[in-house]
Amino acid sequence: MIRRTNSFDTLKIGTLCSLLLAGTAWADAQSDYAEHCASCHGENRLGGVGPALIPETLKRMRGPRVASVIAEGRTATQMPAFSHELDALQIEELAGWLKSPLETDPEWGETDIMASRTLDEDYTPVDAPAWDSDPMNITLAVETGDHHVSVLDGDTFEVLDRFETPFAVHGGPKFSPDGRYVFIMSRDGWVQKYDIWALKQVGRIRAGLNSRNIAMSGDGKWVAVANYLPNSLTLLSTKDLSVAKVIDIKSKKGVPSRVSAVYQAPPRESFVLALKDVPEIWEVFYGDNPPQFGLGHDFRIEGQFKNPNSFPVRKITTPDYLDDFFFDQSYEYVMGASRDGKGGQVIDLVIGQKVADLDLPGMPHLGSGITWRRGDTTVMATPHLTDGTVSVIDMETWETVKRIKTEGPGFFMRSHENSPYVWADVFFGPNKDAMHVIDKQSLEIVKTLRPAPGKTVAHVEFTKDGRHALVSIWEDDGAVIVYDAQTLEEVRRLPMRKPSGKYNVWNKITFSEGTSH
Ligand code: DHE
Repeated sequence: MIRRTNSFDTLKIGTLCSLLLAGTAWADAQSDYAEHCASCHGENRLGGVGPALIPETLKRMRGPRVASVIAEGRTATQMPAFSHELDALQIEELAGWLKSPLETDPEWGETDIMASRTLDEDYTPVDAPAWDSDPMNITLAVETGDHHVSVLDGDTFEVLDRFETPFAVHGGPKFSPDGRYVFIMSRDGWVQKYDIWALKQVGRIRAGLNSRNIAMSGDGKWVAVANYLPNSLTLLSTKDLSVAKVIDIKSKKGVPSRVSAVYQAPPRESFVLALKDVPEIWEVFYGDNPPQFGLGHDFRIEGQFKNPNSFPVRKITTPDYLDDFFFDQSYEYVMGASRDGKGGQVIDLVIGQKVADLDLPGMPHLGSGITWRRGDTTVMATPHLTDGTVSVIDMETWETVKRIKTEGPGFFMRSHENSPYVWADVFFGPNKDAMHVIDKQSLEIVKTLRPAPGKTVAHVEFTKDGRHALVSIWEDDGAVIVYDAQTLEEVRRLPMRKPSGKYNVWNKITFSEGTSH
């Protein structure tokens, strides 16, 4: 499909001149790209040995400017420096062109996806773990500095393995229900399968060209991949990473949409999709029988149950565009953040209707939300990406109980059933080195930790028993700090390359209320 361009008569002369200039510069940039970049990043900019160089990917990458990476190269990758071959203007023009949209929407269907699959020849499944640690207390630490994952023993904090991931992992890795395998996704749409027992990669497949996250089905048979590019959801078999189905995302009215994220809803035997460009929530079913539905106006299902690999779809119209989701523990209610970042809504998945509005100004990051019992009710807390507060919401009345003032906007929160505290980071601004510890009952900050003054300190994960909390110093020469979760004293510091998320097998596969699902 060719993208629409502005018609000639709406262009002002100045705009036309700059477009002509840009046209010349871009022609030069294209030939520089063909000469220097295409062999690694693909003739079509969609990636090869190196990552895709398209705005969808580049916009999301934190770190040095694109022009600096071209000039100086990128440490810990195979990207060399080009400052000896290209002058400053050529580099700027090339960077500008890479940030411009592709001229045509690329296709990436089942055949392309399957052709990208590699299964490791030296991998053979094992009958038992190749180590003595507690398999349920294994914790993975994603190291984005050099694109690796460290496999930690959650009792001794010994590193059992450190394996390479695809470039730029995003979102939480997803474990198989028995905790034996883990699936990891990169922003370029690569999905990696790794066997924790054997400490070996099983294979990889490129399920999308620009992807958001993955979800594991409750029965462990499928991994769903949410894609921006193309507008699709890819369903992979967890067994051999083969494609079960690629679902094109088009609203009830036929409008295409990117998938913001996909979530698992095990009691409903469905995946739930947040859509970026249309006011709908989708449920994609993998079970044989439809779950409980109301008889609302949306009672339309495309596809059939009990039909292998049919994956019927239910499209629910919502009163607003909802981007980022949080589910109650029963998975009946989904809380969605409005795309404009000014609030949210609660949708009841059984009746397919909005049941409440949420008072959540300041771009809540619901994906990081957690719940716990407080008095005789369950509360949910979420950080905000543009506001220095943590909002606490009563999940029976959907009212905000408290806005806890923090030292700046945060990204991630965590707790554990055995911990009296919630840990909430400050990710943005001058206080990004702060980690707040909040009492779950009083909702007061009881301590603010600053283990590495001036450095970004973020994301927490607990060990299986909740005795230790692992915190990232999110820097290239960073570390994972192990805290005693009761005394809040530092116990160990494990050097790591820009560690981001940590994921404990037990907390994840048991759907601990203190962790994201
Ligand atoms: Fe994330 C999870 C969306 C930017 C690191 N992020 C998620 C999830 C969503 C999401 C929907 C939950 C998916 C899951 O785990 O299955 N993230 C977004 C955005 O919309 C946003 C704001 C902008 C964008 O489009 O990228 C965004 N995220 C970032 C970053 O800049 C971060 C800090 C660095 C990075 O690696 O890109 C980042 N996001 C993470 C991490 C998780 C995550 C580490 C998993 C957290 C967890 O504990 O589960």
